[in-house]
Amino acid sequence: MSTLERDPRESMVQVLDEDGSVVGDVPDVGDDELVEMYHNMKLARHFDTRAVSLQRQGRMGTYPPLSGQEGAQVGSAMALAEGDWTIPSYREHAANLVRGMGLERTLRYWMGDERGNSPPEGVNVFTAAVPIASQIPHATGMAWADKLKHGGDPENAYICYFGDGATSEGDFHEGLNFAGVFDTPNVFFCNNNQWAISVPRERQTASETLAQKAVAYGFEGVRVDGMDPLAVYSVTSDALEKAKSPGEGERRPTLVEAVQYRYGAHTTADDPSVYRTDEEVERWKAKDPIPRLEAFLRNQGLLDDERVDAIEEAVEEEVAAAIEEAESTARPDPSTMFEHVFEEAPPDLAEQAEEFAAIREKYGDEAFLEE
Ligand SMILES: Cc1ncc(C[n+]2csc(CCOP(=O)(O)OP(=O)(O)O)c2C)c(N)n1
Ligand SMILES: [Mg+2]
Repeated sequence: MSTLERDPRESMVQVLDEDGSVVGDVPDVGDDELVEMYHNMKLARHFDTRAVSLQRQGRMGTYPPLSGQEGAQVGSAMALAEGDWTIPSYREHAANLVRGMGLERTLRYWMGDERGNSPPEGVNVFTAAVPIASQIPHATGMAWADKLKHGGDPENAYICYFGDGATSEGDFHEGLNFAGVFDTPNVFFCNNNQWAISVPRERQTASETLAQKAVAYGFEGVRVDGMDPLAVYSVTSDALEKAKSPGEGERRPTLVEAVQYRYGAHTTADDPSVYRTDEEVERWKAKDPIPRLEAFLRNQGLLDDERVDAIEEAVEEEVAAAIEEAESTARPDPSTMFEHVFEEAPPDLAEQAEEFAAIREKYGDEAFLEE
């Protein structure tokens, strides 16, 4: 049975329980790929810790942490085929990393260098969207274009990530409604991390689950344990396959609700202690995706202390190298803040750019730097 054929109001797909014991169907993933999955999650966790620390030291402007969400991001991204596209929100550093977006680019973006938001040639990752849910209609449009260009038989699938809060936006409704009507090759991947900054999931919608919203758009919705990377891999694989080659009478799109938790603050500008309790955080930390996969891999004989140590060492080196590269890249010229949105600047923006240039000329750049 496909993982998608479940009641989106009730069941939740799980492969590993909280101790890493197998409770569902283990997906067909090779041994090396399983270890790579673990490596990617460890890399994401370490990167996250270092990024928060860089921000605290004044070496980065702001940063949205992802700890707790590695299973959903890595598990889903590893299910994609090379030509598939990722359309991320602002928190998808681990999913983007898996797809070939170097960590140094992510660092540069959050350090204020817009060039960090530009993927390397051949990497199918769309730019990060900060306006909530705005990426959803973009993802539908990209998928629809692929279908139109290829005579109704799209070549690739388009996975779009967004949060629980995004499901309250008009863009969510419009994007999913169009996807259902035009039967586009999309996977709508909702990272339900229980909070939209300080708004809890219960205040977001009266729906029992987020996955059930798919029913209204005429396609499948499925809940998955988002802190179980193997379950996420299975569900995403099934959804991608259906997006590209649906069975008789099946609609291509799927809404995945990955149930999980963000351990840290919404961004480094937020203080979660004012709206949630430590007990709640601890309850979710018991479901941590990393020890879960580690326990499974140790049971399979794919990991032991020595191999875990080697991965930890490699991960530290990879993050240190990314930080070194990001910090040694020359900062962009301040005038570039007016670029990248319009091919040709509209008159009011051109005027602001000119005014800014004149002020720089008159007072010098030092006048703009923080003490
Ligand atoms: C259109 C829009 N409205 C409001 C905001 C401010 N804002 C930034 S993040 C956020 C909460 C988003 O929560 P959710 O969709 O659950 O994603 P999460 O941050 O939890 O990953 C809000 C309201 C925004 N960025 N864009
Ligand atoms: Mg959220």
